[in-house]
Amino acid sequence: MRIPSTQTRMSGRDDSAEGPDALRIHQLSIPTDSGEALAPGTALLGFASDAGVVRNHGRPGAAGGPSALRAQLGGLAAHLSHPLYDAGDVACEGDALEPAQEELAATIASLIGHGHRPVVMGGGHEVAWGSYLGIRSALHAKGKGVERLAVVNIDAHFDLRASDRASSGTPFRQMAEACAADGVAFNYFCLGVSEAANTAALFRTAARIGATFLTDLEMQEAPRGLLAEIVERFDHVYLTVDLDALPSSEMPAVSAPATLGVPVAVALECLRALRGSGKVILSEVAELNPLQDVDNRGAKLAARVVYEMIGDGAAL
Ligand SMILES: [Mn+2]
Repeated sequence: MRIPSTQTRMSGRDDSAEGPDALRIHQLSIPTDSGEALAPGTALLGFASDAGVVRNHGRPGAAGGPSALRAQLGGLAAHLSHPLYDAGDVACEGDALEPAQEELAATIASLIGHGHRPVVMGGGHEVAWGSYLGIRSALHAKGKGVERLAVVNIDAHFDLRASDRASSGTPFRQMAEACAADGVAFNYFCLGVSEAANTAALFRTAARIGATFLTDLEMQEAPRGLLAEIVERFDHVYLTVDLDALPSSEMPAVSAPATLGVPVAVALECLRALRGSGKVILSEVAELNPLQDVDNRGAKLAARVVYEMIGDGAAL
């Protein structure tokens, strides 16, 4: 179900009396539902769903992620040289995950088709399958395939689970299977994997599908060489951040908190390095669960991550 952008308007502090450059995100965000006939810009799009988390036996609450994120994002100081749009939300009704993922995909394909760069706000990590379908559809519309697309996932988990039902634990396996069916390579980079939170079977699956991964211990510093290689080798990057990759002391608002985690500054350096390449076709945060938050700490940090994804427009 589509929640129109007129219903997701952000609010925040108003310092406009200090001058024309004293604006905040909520004052610059332009509501649009399709992005049609608008100058290319960044388009926020929420995916209000925790159906995948529930199917994955996690703690529900991620459906409230987009509104908790916007509540913190709206008040941040804007330093933008390109338009920022808010394309509203796609909401999953009950357990109807697959239709919601299809609706998300169609909305994303339309936004990319109109020249925009979506920043998607989950929702559980089941959002990733919808985002991937949307990117794939937009590439196909331009006569391209996914062979030259890198999927970069900053996550404590592989999300490569075998299951007959899609969930927040399966999106990258769904991508791998779709690529195998099409006979094309799946270029999967998973950064921040916790050995303690992924079974040997999942590591075996990661090896079988040819995934490149770095553990949480290896991600205590930014992998500059790998990031440079990704940017060099691929035409497009789909960047998805599962907030449970971050240390639980700083990110309590997730279904499965990390015991070690990727330091926030390292995660932000990765985002900036990829964004600076101009190749990020879509970026995304997943798994913000406001029901587990402590004094809005997690929502504020998630908003900072989205803020970095919005960037300064250089990538467009
Ligand atoms: Mn995940």
